[in-house]
Amino acid sequence: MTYTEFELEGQGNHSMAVADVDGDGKDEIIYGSLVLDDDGTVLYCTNLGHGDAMHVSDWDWNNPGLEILQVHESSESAYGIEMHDAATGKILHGFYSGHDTGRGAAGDIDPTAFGAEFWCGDKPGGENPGGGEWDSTTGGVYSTDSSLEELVMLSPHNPAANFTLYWDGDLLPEIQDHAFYEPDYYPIAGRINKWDYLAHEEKRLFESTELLTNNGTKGNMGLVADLVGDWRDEFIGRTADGNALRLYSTNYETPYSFPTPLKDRQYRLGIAWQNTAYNQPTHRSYALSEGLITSALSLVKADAEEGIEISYTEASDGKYGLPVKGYLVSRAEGEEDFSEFMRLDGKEAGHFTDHDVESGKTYRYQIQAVLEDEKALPSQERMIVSYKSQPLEVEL
Ligand SMILES: [Ca+2]
Ligand SMILES: [Ca+2]
Ligand SMILES: [Ca+2]
Ligand SMILES: [Ca+2]
Repeated sequence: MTYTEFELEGQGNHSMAVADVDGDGKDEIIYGSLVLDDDGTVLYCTNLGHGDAMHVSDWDWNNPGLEILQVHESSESAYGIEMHDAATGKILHGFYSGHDTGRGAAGDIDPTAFGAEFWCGDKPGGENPGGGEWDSTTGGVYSTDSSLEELVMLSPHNPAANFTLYWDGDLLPEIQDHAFYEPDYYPIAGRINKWDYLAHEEKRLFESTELLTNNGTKGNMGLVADLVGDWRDEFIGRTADGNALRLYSTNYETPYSFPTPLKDRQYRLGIAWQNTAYNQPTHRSYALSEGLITSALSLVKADAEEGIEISYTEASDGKYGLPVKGYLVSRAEGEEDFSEFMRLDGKEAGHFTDHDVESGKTYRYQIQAVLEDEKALPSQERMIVSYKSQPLEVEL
């Protein structure tokens, strides 16, 4: 397709990404809504205009190849945030926000939903007048296992839409963010948070006031990447006194071992362009958590005499993950805390019955896969349990 100069005006971001979007072994340049083919011609343009954030990887596992998550600045843009097929520009997910959606990010932060999630401080339809600010949490987390017609919102709050990085040893990314004092326009602390997909809130894993972020409200570190060559990310930041740079690595152990992402061309190139204009994180050309999904519970029948029968779907730690050995079921009566209820062998879907129930009471159940650790580092325990299901509530 041929474009005029006028049609391509204003389509660039304050950043760019490089990736082989059409899978021919040669890289394209993703300049916001405009993608240039390896020969310098226009591969496509979504015509959605300029935006301040962009993330390129395999986010949607139902759609072949890579996807591009982009936010848009114009209040007239048909989408404030959208995800499109990286090869064709076809819009897969997103919504109209009615104003400058200045922040947005993507990553698999909720294992109860297939594929990666995307988030921003906005809700569909311009119905979030206070949203869209750099620190808004009144937007949502949205599933890529949805469609344009039926957008699945997983949480009515969103985590910070900043850099993602792998920090705590599981296969889901964390979020590098900051504390920032806007009246003086000055950073206070560097942070790493984990999204609690059940509580719909961020949990702090790291915070230091000795370490300050860059670029005002954007809150970027100097560099975020796997620099020492295990698979997890390090970051480089400036000290608060401005006299030194520090390199931080995680102190979380992990049962997983992978080749360094520095071997992935897209990731390695991403380290090179990460600091161009508005910093954006590098991403792999593949999903580290591909196929990772929690088990889901559903009620088969509830009967005061025969008990509560519940079925569960098969969990998977994903293509690069650990084998599922079995399941751990937790149970709570009413508002009590969950406690271990039973263990089930085998990775396949199944069902179980709770006979110890009384009429008029409410019971809650939760299931999580028990993973066999075959690739453990020597210091690791042989078994880990992770990724809880959404709780199921049954009233008798
Ligand atoms: Ca290509
Ligand atoms: Ca995909
Ligand atoms: Ca997910
Ligand atoms: Ca993680």
